[in-house]
Parts: sequence; C-alpha cells; structure tokens
Amino acid sequence: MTATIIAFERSPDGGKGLARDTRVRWALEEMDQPYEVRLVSFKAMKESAHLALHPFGQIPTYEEGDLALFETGAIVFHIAQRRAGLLPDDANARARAITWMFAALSTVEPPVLELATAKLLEGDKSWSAQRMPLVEDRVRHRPGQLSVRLGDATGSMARSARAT
Ligand SMILES: N[C@@H](CCC(=O)N[C@@H](CS)C(=O)NCC(=O)O)C(=O)O
Repeated sequence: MTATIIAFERSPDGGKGLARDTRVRWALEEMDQPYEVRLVSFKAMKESAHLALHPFGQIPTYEEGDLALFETGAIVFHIAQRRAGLLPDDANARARAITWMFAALSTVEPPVLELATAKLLEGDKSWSAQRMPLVEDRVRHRPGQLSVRLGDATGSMARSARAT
C-alpha cells in the first residue's frame, strides 16, 4: 500500500523535503518504498481536518491505509519496523540504533532548534543579543560530543550504533 505524507507547501524548497519531512522521505527512499506527498498551507495545518491527523497542527504526517501517524521519530521507527533493512536484526544492535534515534530527537535536535528560535523568532527582543552567546555555545557543544563518540566512523547508522 502506498504511503502518503503531508508536507508544508511553503518550506524553503516549496515542499520538496526541506523541513522535517526529510527524515520520513529519507527512510522511505532508503527502503525503495514509493510514497505520495500532499502539500498543505500553514493555514490548513491549523484546521480541523489536519488536526485530526496531527494534534499539534504540524507536518509531517504519514498515512498508510487506515493508519495515520505523526512525529517523525515514530514514523521512521514504524517504517523501520515494517521492513528489514533500516534497523539491525541483532537485538542489542537494534536497541542501540533505537537509542540513537531517540538521542537525535530529544538530545541533539533541541539545541539546534533553540538557535533557530533565538534567531528567527526572538532576534528582535531587547535581550536577544545577551542570550545569543549561550545559545550558540550550546549548539556547538552538543555536536562536539557527538563527534567525540562517532569519531571518524563512516557507514550506516547501524554500524555507528554497533560501535557504541
Ligand atoms: N517533533 C515533531 C516536530 C514537527 C515540526 O515542528 N514540524 C514543523 C515543520 S519542520 C511544523 O510543522 N511547524 C509549524 C508549527 O509548529 O506551527 C516531529 O519531529 O515530527
């Protein structure tokens, strides 16, 4: 069954993936799984039809038959669970790869998002210039920690996860 994802029509590239739908598209494409894309406007994202799919009025969403999902981590995990290839078969290696999925979303992404928020939404506040160095420090620190752990490793997420 062909999956459908919903993306934002006014993302910087006009809905071709330059928003969080990238993660879902990437997983589907790695799996050679065909999918359709429905584009929504910012206004439509906040209306009841979309809120029924995504309680927070965001993108992306994922629909496959009568299954509707939101949250990129959950969607990518679903895709990886359904078909072999994205996650290792070995139980421990699989658990490590899943650990990295959670880390990406809940530990690596937040400081990056904080920087975007500080620049795009709070840049005009009187306290913005004072706060910015702290935000910038945090956004440098986290990828630094990531580099220490992953080092110069190349190859798949699974291989990186096995190396932990
Ligand atoms: N934690 C969510 C975040 C989704 C998210 O923030 N999507 C952005 C686009 S990349 C969005 O819809 N922003 C509009 C809004 O929050 O109003 C996920 O990973 O799916």
